[in-house]
Amino acid sequence: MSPAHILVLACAAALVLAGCGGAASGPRAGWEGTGGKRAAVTIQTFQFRPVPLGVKAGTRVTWTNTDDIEHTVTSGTPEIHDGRFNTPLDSKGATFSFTFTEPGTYPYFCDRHNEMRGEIRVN
Ligand SMILES: [Cu+2]
Repeated sequence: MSPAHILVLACAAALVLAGCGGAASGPRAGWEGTGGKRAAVTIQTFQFRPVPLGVKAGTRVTWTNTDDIEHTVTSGTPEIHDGRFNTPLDSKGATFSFTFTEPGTYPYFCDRHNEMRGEIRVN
């Protein structure tokens, strides 16, 4: 193989690597492009975690049930349902997302196990 051939191969390899880098940055740019700040709450062994969860206004919070039984993500307290959301997560892996656009303190609970309480603090 001549030195010229090796140079051509090296250039081709560089192009492939550059192409891969470009493709990898694409989805990341799209993720940021949605404008979404995101945060997560895990439901595990009859507890919401973390509690409280502090986020900035405009954050999309996703709850994920990791228990094998049904829980709900219900806005407010067992005494006062505020009607913002009330979603059953019927099995392991079920998720629910809600975007908090206004600063404030948002309590929530599980309507099947009222001792399960959580809170989102939006600032
Ligand atoms: Cu529950």
